[in-house]
Amino acid sequence: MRIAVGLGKQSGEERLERQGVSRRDFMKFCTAVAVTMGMGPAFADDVAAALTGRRPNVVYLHTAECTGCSEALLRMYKPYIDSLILDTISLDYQETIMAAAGHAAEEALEEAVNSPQGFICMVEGAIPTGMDGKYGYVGGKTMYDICKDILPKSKLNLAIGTCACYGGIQAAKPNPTEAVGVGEAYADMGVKVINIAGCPPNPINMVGTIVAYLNGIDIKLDELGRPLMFYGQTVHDRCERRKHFDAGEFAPSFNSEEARKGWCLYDLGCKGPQTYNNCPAVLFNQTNWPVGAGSPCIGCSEPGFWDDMTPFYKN
Ligand code: FSX
Ligand code: SF4
Ligand code: F3S
Repeated sequence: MRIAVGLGKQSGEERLERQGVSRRDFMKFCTAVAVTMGMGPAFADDVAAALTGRRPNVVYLHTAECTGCSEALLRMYKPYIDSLILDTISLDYQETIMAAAGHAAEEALEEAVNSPQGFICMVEGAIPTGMDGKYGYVGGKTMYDICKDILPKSKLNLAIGTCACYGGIQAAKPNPTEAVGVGEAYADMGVKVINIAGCPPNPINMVGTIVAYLNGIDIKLDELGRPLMFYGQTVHDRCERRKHFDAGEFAPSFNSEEARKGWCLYDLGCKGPQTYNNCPAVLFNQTNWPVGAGSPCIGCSEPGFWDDMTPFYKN
């Protein structure tokens, strides 16, 4: 069973055109990915080649999470993610969007994991480790055991979202399910995981990491396992309200003239100074980002999200 069905000898770009993705939109997206990767606009051709070449098999597992990361990905437009990603990767197993259910779904997973070409594994959600993993089951197996079987066999493991990276809200005190991030759950088995942090993460950071991998680029990580090309600077470093921070101009309330004029949201609880992510530069859906929309950064891409970043707002 395949979610994305190849279209014979057609080139990737022809495939996309058939799906209604114009070359212009596609190249615009590739340029955004290239620039976000820090490779410069000229790298857009390499991004396009990676996305239209041989489609890697991808297994996308859901563990303890809210599916917000999948939603962020599926809400992406220009190009629509279903046209682009589902046609450029072979998404063999994804519980949110796959048509198959029950045993057919389990067979699809089995087939993908044993495919001779190998596969990339993405995990969305924390791993409940308490009571031998009994807090989370899919298809009669614990989430802990499913990932334990699959992750060591994959060519590349990506933790999608802060829950998968560091436990997220599931790991907030008192953490009754003993939820942890994927990397921590399997560290003693030597499983390597790249963390695409954020609640939800920006889909461009996810696609960019896959493109870097497909192009053989050495993906340098920070000490928290996040690709430096996306998480190398703080939100505060790149924030459009930064000049007001530097000038000591702080909005006194959300509904103030100063907030509307673009003054800094630090006094309202902004965690931008201690949060590493590229939101101000990359935007979500190439449209806007929290601080641009008048909300403080709540530190969603950091390990201490919830326990250390709350209260999110001050007023
Ligand atoms: Fe939700 Fe993904 Fe946040 Fe977590 O998210 S957007 S709670 S990072 O695992 O679905
Ligand atoms: Fe920094 Fe937040 Fe102020 Fe932006 S709004 S300058 S991220 S403190
Ligand atoms: Fe998250 Fe802060 Fe960006 S809350 S989405 S890291 S602005």
